[in-house]
Amino acid sequence: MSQKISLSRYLVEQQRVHGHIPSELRLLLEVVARACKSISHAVNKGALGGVLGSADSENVQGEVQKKLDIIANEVLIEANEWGGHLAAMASEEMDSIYAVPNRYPQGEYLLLFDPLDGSSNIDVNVSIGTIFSVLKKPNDDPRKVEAVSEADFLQAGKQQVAAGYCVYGPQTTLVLTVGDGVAMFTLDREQGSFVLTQENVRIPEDTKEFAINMSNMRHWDAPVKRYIDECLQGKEGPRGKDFNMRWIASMVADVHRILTRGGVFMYPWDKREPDKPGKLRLMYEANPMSWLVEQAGGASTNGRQRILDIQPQKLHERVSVILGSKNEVERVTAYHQA
Ligand code: P6P
Repeated sequence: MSQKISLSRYLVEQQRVHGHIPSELRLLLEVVARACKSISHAVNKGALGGVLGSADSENVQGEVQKKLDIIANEVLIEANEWGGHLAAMASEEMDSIYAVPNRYPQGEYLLLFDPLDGSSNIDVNVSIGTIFSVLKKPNDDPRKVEAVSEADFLQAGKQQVAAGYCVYGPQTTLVLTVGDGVAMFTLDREQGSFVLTQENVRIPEDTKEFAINMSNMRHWDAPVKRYIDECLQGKEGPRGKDFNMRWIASMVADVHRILTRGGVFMYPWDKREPDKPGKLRLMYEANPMSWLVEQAGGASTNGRQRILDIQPQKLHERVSVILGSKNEVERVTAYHQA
């Protein structure tokens, strides 16, 4: 039986053999993985852990927070604040950035995360997940620790040095890229460690499966309506093939399916909130997922431009997302330019 490769060994090889990552980043990713393991344990307890249901609070998006949203956020902050690898953190669940307190050792990285994405699925036992993105603190002068500001976080997604998610489903699986392709690690609960179960993940360039919330159809822009209508016409229509539809309402679970078997995921702009470019968040949802998808041979745009090229103006900025199988994403993007 082939020897099991742990996440730790994979990261050491990325550092020492391939020279892709410095030790500081390796250690940061180990801390994030340990935090995801703790979140997985809390999620798996469900009602037995008294962690289901809503807290009586709202996040910066004005969404009611679930108890597990808050627990997951606290786990990630506590795990990282004294680790010594970070200068600051940003979370969907926090209005402003969290700079590592001066009493702790500080590092050169910025960590952004959605601690528990898809939380409307928590109480109905459907897959949810943690999404994370790592940036370098700009103009990092190791001789002195400058104050970190929100402006330091406002970097385009192509500046990421690591990105990933952990999906809490039938398996707990950590999916990661440091710019050398995409690798998947499944949590071995007996050993308590993440074990490499797939590397060099590739998304098929074509697909017969799309993911979108169809109940919003009447609100979509014309290019999206055209694309979905053609899919629904099946083999008798211009696409010449039948399509299947999936919508889990957990981006992590939908993206995991696409990384595993292809497909196209869409959360486009719609006229319910005309002044907002979309529902999903750029910095800690779209950017990490877009880098993973591109590293696996897929594509990701907002309908008009590559998501990883977008220069953010605000920390909690929203964006339209069309990602997955390259040829499908290019088709939808072309319809926007028609
Ligand atoms: P809707 C979860 O709240 C989320 O941010 C993504 O994970 C998911 O893809 C989307 O929103 C679901 O949105 O409008 O279908 O509930």
